[in-house]
Amino acid sequence: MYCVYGDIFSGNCYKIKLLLELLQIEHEWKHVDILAGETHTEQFLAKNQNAKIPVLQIDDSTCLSESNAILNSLAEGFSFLPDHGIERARVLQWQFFEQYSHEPYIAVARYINKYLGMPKDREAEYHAKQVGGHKALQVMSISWRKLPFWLAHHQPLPTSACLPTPRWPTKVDSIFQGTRKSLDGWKISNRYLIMSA
Ligand SMILES: N[C@@H](CCC(=O)N[C@@H](CS)C(=O)NCC(=O)O)C(=O)O
Repeated sequence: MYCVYGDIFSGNCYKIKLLLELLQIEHEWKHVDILAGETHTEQFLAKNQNAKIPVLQIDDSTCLSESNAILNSLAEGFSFLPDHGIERARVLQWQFFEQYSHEPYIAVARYINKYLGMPKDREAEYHAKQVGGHKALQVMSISWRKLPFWLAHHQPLPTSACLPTPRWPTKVDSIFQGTRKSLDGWKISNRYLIMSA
């Protein structure tokens, strides 16, 4: 059985949980306390030398890190991850966007605020993240106006890649809710779709 090392309040980990639940894949979830330095123990470093969660343990000797690599590995063979062409490339497009233009601003600002409680020595860094964060939200908000059509035909791995969002733009939130109602077989509860700021 898969084992995930993570923290459900981290967007990078939450999206793995979301996909596992959507695919109804049995798994064990082991909480890792990043503030207590649990990603820096010898035991954890043997799983991911980069000292970060999430980590998917596949078997005794195989671990996979990097959230989007984990998503793609779990989604292989399911409609969440189209198997070729522009549709697969589109998933990768949003995953790379998430890692380069979204996560370093939005997720890091959220970490400073929510996890660390906005310590004085990181206030300037927090404020410096705002421009990039708002730019990412704007890109998502404008690009995803076309999403209802797209989601009706394919399922939303690219959007789940962008989950570490402090506040969903209303439009994106309502698209998600509407789409979820319109897709058969979505037995997911609201708690998996909503992340707190
Ligand atoms: N690019 C990585 C980023 C992972 C990451 O930044 N994880 C954070 C939690 S969200 C972490 O483990 N931080 C602990 C640390 O840096 O010590 C991914 O997408 O998985």
